[in-house]
Amino acid sequence: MSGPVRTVLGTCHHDCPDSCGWVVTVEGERAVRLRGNPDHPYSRGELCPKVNRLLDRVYSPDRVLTPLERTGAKGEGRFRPVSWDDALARIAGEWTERIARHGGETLLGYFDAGTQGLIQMTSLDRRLFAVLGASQHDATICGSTARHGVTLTNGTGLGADPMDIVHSRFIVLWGTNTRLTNRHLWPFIEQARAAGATVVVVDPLRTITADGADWFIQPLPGTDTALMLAMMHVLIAEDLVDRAWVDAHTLGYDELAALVAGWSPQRASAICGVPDEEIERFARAYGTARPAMIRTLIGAEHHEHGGELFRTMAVLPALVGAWRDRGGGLIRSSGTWTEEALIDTDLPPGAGRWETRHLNMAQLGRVLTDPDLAPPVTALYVWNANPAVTAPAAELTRRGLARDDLFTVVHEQFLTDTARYADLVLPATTQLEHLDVVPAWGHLYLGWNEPAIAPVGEARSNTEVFRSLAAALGRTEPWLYDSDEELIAQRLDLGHERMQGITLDSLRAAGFQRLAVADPLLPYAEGNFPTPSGRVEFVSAAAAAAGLDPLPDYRPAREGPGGDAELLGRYPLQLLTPKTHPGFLNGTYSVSPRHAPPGGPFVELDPTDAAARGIEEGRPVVVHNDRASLQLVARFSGRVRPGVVAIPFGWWQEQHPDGRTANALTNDELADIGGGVAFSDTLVEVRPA
Ligand SMILES: Nc1nc2c(c(=O)[nH]1)N[C@H]1C(S)=C(S)[C@@H](COP(=O)(O)OP(=O)(O)OC[C@H]3O[C@@H](n4cnc5c(=O)[nH]c(N)nc54)[C@H](O)[C@@H]3O)O[C@H]1N2
Ligand SMILES: Nc1nc2c(c(=O)[nH]1)N[C@H]1C(S)=C(S)[C@@H](COP(=O)(O)OP(=O)(O)OC[C@H]3O[C@@H](n4cnc5c(=O)[nH]c(N)nc54)[C@H](O)[C@@H]3O)O[C@H]1N2
Ligand code: SF4
Ligand SMILES: [Mo]
Repeated sequence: MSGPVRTVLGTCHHDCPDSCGWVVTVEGERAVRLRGNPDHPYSRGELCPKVNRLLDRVYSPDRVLTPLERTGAKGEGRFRPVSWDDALARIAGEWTERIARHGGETLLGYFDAGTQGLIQMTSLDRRLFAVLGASQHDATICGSTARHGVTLTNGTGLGADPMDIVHSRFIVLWGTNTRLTNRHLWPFIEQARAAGATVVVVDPLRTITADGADWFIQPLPGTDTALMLAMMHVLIAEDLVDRAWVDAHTLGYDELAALVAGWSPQRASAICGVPDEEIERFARAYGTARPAMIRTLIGAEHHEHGGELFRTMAVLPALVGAWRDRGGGLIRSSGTWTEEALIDTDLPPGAGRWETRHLNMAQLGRVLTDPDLAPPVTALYVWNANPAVTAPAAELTRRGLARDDLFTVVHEQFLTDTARYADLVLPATTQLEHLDVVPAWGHLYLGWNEPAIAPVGEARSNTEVFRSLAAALGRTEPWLYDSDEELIAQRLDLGHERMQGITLDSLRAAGFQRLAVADPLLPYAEGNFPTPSGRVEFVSAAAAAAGLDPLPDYRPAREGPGGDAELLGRYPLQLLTPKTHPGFLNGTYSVSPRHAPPGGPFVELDPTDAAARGIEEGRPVVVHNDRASLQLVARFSGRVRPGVVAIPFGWWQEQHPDGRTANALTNDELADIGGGVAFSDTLVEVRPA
């Protein structure tokens, strides 16, 4: 059907730092074209291999378009369509009965950033779950440990403007795979490089970003803190410290100097596996180039001592005075700039306080299988997430999801591995079908997302479902029914200095607007860190209070080099389960036609490790530890160093030969701070199948 043609401005919803602006062409009722918005100053008209074909996803024949009720066993994937009224009535009945029996905390809402929009990620859900007295979901799986780590040192997670990287002359991409995960930053890096910048990648994997860098430094996973302490040793020993800036704006330099005196490059080299001479060269280069920028995201946080790693990283720019310069300092998530300009209206007056227990999303498997958890979680509501694939220790998650006494509802666009365990699946809208505002974490633009088309089939947006649930439960609080526009207006603090010049109308008309922060943004050139002392805290009372040492220090992970000797004896290889494929976004798109690479999942090994085990390229192997075993094909890609293996993450059970995914093997111990999880401190052994 055709009809009048119009274009609608939107913003990508994905859990991705780039938050690209887009333009949808709509003919009559149907979206016929989706392109990057050429006017967007950061994404500049380009989308990505995931989203270029988003319309195929919107109109996919495999999309869930009606509520579905389970007819087979949990996990089997057999369902029949039911009406929204029946589905909502059943949910209301089950929740009411279970809450009456166990108390409100028996209900748990679980979400991630399937959409990271301001209201469709989390808004009304909090109000509804608060009035029901449900357990609270701690959103820890991504970024929390990194943010808390940097905050120990700097008092804030705020950093430099990512686009200012064009002014950098020494760029360290530390534990981030920019060309894959943050691809629109790469042209800015190339621009800096054309002007003479050196690009260094520090990563245990030779990623595509490492391939594109000038210098690739490959430590063993989880050992960067030792490397950084040795860099500090060299910076201090060779007088490359910016003493004036350090004296004016930091706390604890003398203590730090005394500590790192013991961290010779030789000592660090024995831990991290980077030659001592290379550590010296790296420190010298970092200490002499200006402006020097460290760009990181979250890859290095998924470790037992991930918080310590980020806390230590934040010391480096202070030591060399990098914050003085435009293009210098540290960039982590720029989302904090927006977060601080939001109003916390989650719980309006009259809702009371939501003071129930917190359950960590990173340990969903434990939560669902813990016999001592009182009350047990007997009602689970999942949206924006596919934890069967994305949470660690996946076999435990599956065991929990398979519990007969657990009533599970999954609100989804597709029948994911998690949805297969649901009693009811509810059809979700896509970003083309609902209103939102998208705060970015890779640049400083707020994005507007105008719905381009009506919901497909019977799909409902996340907010609409929470309104529907409130009605089905007979709730009368008016604020459980606020409209999407009201929710946006309540959340954006338009009176905040960072929102000057932004109104809902201006944002809607333009499609994006830069936060009203200084341009150029030099947040800490003159110090003024929001720590208790106002300085960068090398010595941190907050760290001590959080159970860490007052000074940064390296500690080995239990599942890593220098860790549990008995475990290392049985499982000597470190496993990484990274985001690898340009067509995937975590577990999204892995079953979409034309997104998944041919051949399916595999494990990458170094040929020397393979030879020692009689493993040949292309042959089936078994990767195993005490949590699970997985059959995969061996690949010698040259991307891992001896002692390390990698299984790309994102495939679902149907693509794995034995139905178990990469996360079946991963560690669900928590990181030191921020509640994150140690996915990447996982030991395994590999043998021919
Ligand atoms: N194409 C694509 N883009 C994505 C995603 C995706 O799945 N696919 N996911 C999105 C999401 S949710 C996020 S959070 C971001 C993440 O963005 P990034 O943080 O850039 O991505 P990751 O792949 O999680 O981790 C980056 C790198 O950290 C490395 N790493 C692991 N352990 C260590 C360590 O101990 N030290 C060091 N130095 N490096 C380490 C890994 O080898 C990996 O190459 O990307 C987003 N963008
Ligand atoms: N082994 C290993 N595990 C990891 C990581 C890793 O690097 N390695 N990375 C971790 C990280 S950083 C992250 S962020 C997590 C990601 O974990 P998840 O967020 O669980 O990842 P996705 O598989 O992308 O699942 C998001 C789901 O939300 C759905 N969705 C999208 N939009 C909407 C909507 O509007 N409404 C509703 N109801 N649903 C919607 C999508 O269809 C999709 O199935 O994975 C973590 N797990
Ligand atoms: S997934 Fe990331 S890179 Fe791709 S369009 Fe969305 S925001 Fe842009
Ligand atoms: Mo993430």
